[in-house]
Amino acid sequence: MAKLTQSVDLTSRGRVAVITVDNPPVNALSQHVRQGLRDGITQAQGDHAVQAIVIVCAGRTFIAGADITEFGKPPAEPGLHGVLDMIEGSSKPVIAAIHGTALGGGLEVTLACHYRVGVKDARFGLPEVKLGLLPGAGGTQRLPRVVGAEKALQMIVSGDPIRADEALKVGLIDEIVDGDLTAAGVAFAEKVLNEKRPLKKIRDLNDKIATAKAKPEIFSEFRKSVARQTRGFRAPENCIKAVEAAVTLPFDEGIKRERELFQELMRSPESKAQRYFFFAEREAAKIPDVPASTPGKEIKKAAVIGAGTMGGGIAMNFANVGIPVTVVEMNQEALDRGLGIVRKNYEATASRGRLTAADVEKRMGLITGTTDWNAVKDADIVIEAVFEEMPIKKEVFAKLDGLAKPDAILATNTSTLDVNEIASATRRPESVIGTHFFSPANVMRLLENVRGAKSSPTAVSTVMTLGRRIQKVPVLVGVCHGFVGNRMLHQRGTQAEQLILQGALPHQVDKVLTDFGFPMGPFAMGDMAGLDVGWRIRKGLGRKSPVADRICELGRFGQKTGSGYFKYEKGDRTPIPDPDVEKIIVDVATEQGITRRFISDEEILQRLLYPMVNEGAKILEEKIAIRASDIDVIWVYGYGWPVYRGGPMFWADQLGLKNVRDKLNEFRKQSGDAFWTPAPFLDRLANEGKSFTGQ
Ligand code: 3H9
Repeated sequence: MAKLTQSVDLTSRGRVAVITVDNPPVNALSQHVRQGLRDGITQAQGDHAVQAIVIVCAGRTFIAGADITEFGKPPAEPGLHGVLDMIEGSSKPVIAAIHGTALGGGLEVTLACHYRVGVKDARFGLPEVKLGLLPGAGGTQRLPRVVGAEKALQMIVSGDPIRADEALKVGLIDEIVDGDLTAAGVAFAEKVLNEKRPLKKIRDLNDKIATAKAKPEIFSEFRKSVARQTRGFRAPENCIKAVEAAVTLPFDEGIKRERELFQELMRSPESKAQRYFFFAEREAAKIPDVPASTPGKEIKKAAVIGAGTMGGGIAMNFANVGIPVTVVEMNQEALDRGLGIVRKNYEATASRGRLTAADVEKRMGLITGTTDWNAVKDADIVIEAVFEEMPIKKEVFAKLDGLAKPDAILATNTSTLDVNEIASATRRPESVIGTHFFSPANVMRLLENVRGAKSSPTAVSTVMTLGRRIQKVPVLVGVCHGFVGNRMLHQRGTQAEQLILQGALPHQVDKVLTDFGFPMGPFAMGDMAGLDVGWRIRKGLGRKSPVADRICELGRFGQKTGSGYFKYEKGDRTPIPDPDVEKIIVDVATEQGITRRFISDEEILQRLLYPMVNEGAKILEEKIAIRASDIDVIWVYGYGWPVYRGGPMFWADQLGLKNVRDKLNEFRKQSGDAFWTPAPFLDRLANEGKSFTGQ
């Protein structure tokens, strides 16, 4: 065996050379991998005893792409393009034998090979678009030549991988193999040699391109079909242009065009943000004092208290991954209603073809409804999702304390309340922790796990692992009112209210945020969630929000009543500005002695988002969040902050913290309102020329 570099070795099996890449954790194409591939091909080419070459990977996956940690650094030779040209230009057939995920540059390596075989659970994809990039090593030119332009567009613009059976069907791989992968790759190579199969160079295949050439309208049609999901992103359009180039230009010119389009993306702020976010998301899993090795409790059975919208949605998360879950309600009627909604949700998914009727029954079969609290006795975790009122929560936890298994995790879905106080209602505060799901709980990816002062490492580890198991993105935060997400949201809400009184209108405020990239603005969001909820809470607390209160007094609770801040046509969720609401706003402003004025979009954006950044700084200083990037993960997954802007803390870093701090001071001066006082941590970083995220 010859070790070519620290991560690549070369062996031979009879007349077949085997190049093995071993670069944990995901065999990324680091410099030494590229060098090893180049040297392996060179040596095998020069060795008369070798007649074919197999490229295979050790560990859990085939090459999962370029090494993202090398991006932004000076390029190190050999470049991937050169290595791929060598592979494709080899006079001896090169076969890729694939397991795990062949992604990005990894799939591009296989496309430079003459043949590809994969195991049945392998996945194949070009996910560069998710990093704000495009496949930059020939992927946009070779993939359409194998699978056709339409399939290539779909794969490259969605970034989603396909399974081996589909890859075989569309011609991306030549065979599905099983057993020892190296042996299977070698056996396939023998077959190629014995049958004297030609060197299949994808660059020379033109049949599928010809089909697309005759139908240029596929590109405009495709653009239209993805316009909604790709709004605001830069990479998808460049991906489409690159595939168009594959169809209209000769291969080498297409490669040049791909490179230009790739470089443009690499320099873009959108890609910088998306690459930052890739690591931010993975970083969030790391808890400094609760290492990954900390044993958590295995969750074999779960219970949820409350069959309301949240409780039902939470229960679905368990059923979706095969964990039996019991839903406990106070009365049968509420239980039936709650489980009825769960069934309706599943049936709606089935009607869109994303679940079979059998799946619906299987999942419903995992959810048991009861009014008998004794049912929590065998649950490994109990999640409380009852009314957001402290006395009720404490009563529930005291009851759970007497019933649940001694080592069960007792979790609360509170979105604002003090987890420590809730824990104090039990004799086992170490087992109590917050699991804050976002509405709709079966859809939203964020899980804000709230660590109480006494929550044990086991409790923390359990809810972080559970979060990933139920396909959420868990982020650990500490206890404070509203935790990270809602505490920052509150700042934005305060300003939204001020802005409409001082001169803006709800549709203008919302448009500024949707133009920024949010799926909706605060007023449309209020209408969707229902304005009556906040109204009732305010009444209970003796608080007022004059415009919102007046709107609610008219029975305008939002979408469900056909009007709120906006009006709605029957069966349509599009918010329509309403002169009646404008009148209410103007009346309230007059009563409060406010002279309304023109407010620019720029001022609206700054006044909505800078206070959030400022609050984020306080959250970091108080150590409620472990790191700034966790706050960004919360905002992207929980509140629709556009990922191509990285999250509020990364965004502020790009603006420059000094600029943000100075603007806060300016607003404070203009308004005389202490609300705008920069957080000491922000002030300090700004003075030191530093950033929140190191970006
Ligand atoms: C590209 O290829 C450009 C080309 O077109 C050519 C240009 C010329 N690089 O996700 P996990 C780390 S762009 C460096 O938790 P999983 C990751 O940070 C690339 N590091 O595991 C983590 O580190 P840590 C296109 C990487 O099993 C560890 O590996 N490819 C890379 O849940 C484990 O990761 C992609 O976009 C990388 N490429 O999922 C694929 N990938 O342990 C990106 C991962 O310190 N990767 N790491 O936190 C993935 O989608 C997933 O990692 C994968 C495994 C599905 C492979």
